[in-house]
Amino acid sequence: MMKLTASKASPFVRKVVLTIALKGLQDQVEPADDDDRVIRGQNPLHKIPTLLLNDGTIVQDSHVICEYLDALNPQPRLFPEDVKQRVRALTLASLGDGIMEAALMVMFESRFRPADKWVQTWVDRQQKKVDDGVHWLENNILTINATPDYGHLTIACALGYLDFRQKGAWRKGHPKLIAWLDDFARRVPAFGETIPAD
Ligand SMILES: N[C@@H](CCC(=O)N[C@@H](CS)C(=O)NCC(=O)O)C(=O)O
Repeated sequence: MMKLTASKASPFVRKVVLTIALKGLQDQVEPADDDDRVIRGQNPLHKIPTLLLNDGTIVQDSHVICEYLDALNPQPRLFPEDVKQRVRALTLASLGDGIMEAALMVMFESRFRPADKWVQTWVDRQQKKVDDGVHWLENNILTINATPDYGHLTIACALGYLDFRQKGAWRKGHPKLIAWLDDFARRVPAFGETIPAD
């Protein structure tokens, strides 16, 4: 049985959990404590998600883990084979990851630094990445065909994280993106089963 560092709060872990559900791999991966030193400690970056394979190999970074899991079962394919489609999906995923990282920085500022050390210009800079990313998505409305791919699930996790940490402020003025996320949730039941929590 493979082991995955679990966390209900991490949008990067959520990407992997959605991938496991879409690929039907639930019986091959079990959750490990988010703080599990054996697993997290072997990732030199000390980040989650980290996946421990049956042969003891450590796989780190949500993109790498999702790509590995995608290769285990042929269908549905989350990383398109066609190079154009693949670059489209990966670019979308890169935007989703960037939104999550920036939102994480905004949250870490108040979590890890005393109030008198907060740097508002830094927070504003990170928040602008979130806001511009959401705005871009609204104007380049995504269409999901039969099956969501890795790019789509990354965007969904990014928006879900903003709902969690920023009380859904992104929703104001972005009706097309709201409708898109609702559609994604209908197509991927695991999304509704993995609502973030501390
Ligand atoms: N690029 C990484 C980012 C993972 C990440 O930043 N995880 C956060 C939790 S949401 C973390 O472990 N942070 C702890 C730290 O940076 O020390 C991925 O896609 O897996």
